[in-house]
Amino acid sequence: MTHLALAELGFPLWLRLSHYINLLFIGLLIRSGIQILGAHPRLYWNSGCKPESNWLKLTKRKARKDRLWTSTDEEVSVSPLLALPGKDNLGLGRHWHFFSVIFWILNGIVYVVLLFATGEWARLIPTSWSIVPRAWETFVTYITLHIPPASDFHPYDPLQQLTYAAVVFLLGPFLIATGAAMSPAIEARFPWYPRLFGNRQAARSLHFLGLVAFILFTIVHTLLVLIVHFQSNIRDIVLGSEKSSFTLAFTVAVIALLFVLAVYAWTSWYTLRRKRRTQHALGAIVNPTRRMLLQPLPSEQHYKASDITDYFWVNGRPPEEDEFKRLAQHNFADWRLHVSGLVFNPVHLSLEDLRTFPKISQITMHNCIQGWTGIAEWGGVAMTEILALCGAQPEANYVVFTSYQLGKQSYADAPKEAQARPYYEVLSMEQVKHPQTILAYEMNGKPLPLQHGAPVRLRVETQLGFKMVKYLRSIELVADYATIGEGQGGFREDVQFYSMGAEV
Ligand SMILES: Nc1nc2c(c(=O)[nH]1)N[C@H]1C(S)=C(S)[C@@H](COP(=O)(O)O)O[C@H]1N2
Ligand SMILES: [Mo]
Repeated sequence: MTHLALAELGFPLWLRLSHYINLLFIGLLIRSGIQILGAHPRLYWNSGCKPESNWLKLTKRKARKDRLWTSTDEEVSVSPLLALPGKDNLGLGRHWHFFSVIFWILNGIVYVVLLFATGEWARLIPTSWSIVPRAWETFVTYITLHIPPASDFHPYDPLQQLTYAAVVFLLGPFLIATGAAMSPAIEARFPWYPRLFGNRQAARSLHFLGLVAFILFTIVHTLLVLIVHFQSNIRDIVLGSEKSSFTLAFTVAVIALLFVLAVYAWTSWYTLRRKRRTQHALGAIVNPTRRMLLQPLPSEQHYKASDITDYFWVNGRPPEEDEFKRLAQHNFADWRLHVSGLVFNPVHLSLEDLRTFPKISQITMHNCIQGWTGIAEWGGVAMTEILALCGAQPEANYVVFTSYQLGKQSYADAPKEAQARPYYEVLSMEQVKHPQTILAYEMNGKPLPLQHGAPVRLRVETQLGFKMVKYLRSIELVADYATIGEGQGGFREDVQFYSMGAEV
């Protein structure tokens, strides 16, 4: 297409609308992304996440030596001016991130399809290498503080065209690809995938660097729109043609930007005020999408012994109740796991009983919702064995795993009532029947250490760490979990507004 023909394309309404929708959702994604980063404000290139090995640390907090330091102690509270929703709200920040990403990707698909359907692609995708030296000339023009003449823009100058093409066709997909590499369910089913980026933490670091690149692009892009031929830019961006009225274009732009700012302010304000409501409203879109895309993926992780990391963060402190301490003192010889509820044959199982079942060993990667990982070997008994022993009744849809530990050892900022309730998490029957869903009594070939959940913890390898209850006390099969705790499917769902499904 000639330059003239391209100029005649103008900026159609769909193009201007998708640009605006993109702006709206990118802001929601960046703000909720900052919230998520605040939950573990360190970045690494290795899977073990040893604190000293981080390449970037965004908190000044020092680990206390007088007591067990957990990853929850490192969470930083972020200002609502920066983060969505702000403060200490990882769970709701994630809901916003996944809600926004669905619409951002849909908008991106519509944009790219229309780009190719209308011939507008020819403005973005270079068809000749000569664009590179021409882009360099433009770069030199800008860097020496000159402005290219209006005739250089048809409608973009070569540097602008290359940058836009890179952002749309490289940076955008890169952010999606590195984001997907952080989903425990995707990693569990396709362990080769995070390796494309080095490893899972490298994917997280690259996702962050992609964010930085996007922010830099947005700043330079906005500045140039303001500085270089501002009046025609605003006409093009808002009304699609340089012949339209500047006053009208400018007024619409100001109103549209104020609307975006109002959305950013309202989303934080409303979320902080109505947390449970927001959890459910966003969950209504996010949860079915996640269930459809990720729940069917079973874990196929078989890491090598050499992959085991020499560091493994802890989250949740050991129970301090006398009953548990007495059990621990006697090496858990008196510990019994109570399996009940909708079963034909309720049982009490000792550690010895558990050891009589065939032992499953699996080397897997643990993903904490906050962002850290660790690889370990877990040894224990498959949940399918326990189900076979007790016989699940047909009405049993969910399985509740309850801990000896109380909420206060898990999340010190929880409301009083929740602090006094035991930690628990609910899994669907489908998740429980998965071959890598086990009750682990060994970690890296040794009895499960106290800080990692002695004597027995749950491992469910397609989920985030918070589902894997430590210090296990009982298992109950139920038809529904609405009457348990606050009815959200687990302690952290109840108190921290996490999502009940934890495949991402
Ligand atoms: N009982 C209990 N189980 C728990 C927790 C907890 O606080 N209490 N924390 C969960 C979270 S958020 C994570 S990431 C993992 C951490 O396991 P680790 O301490 O062995 O690393 O345990 C999960 N199981
Ligand atoms: Mo976690």
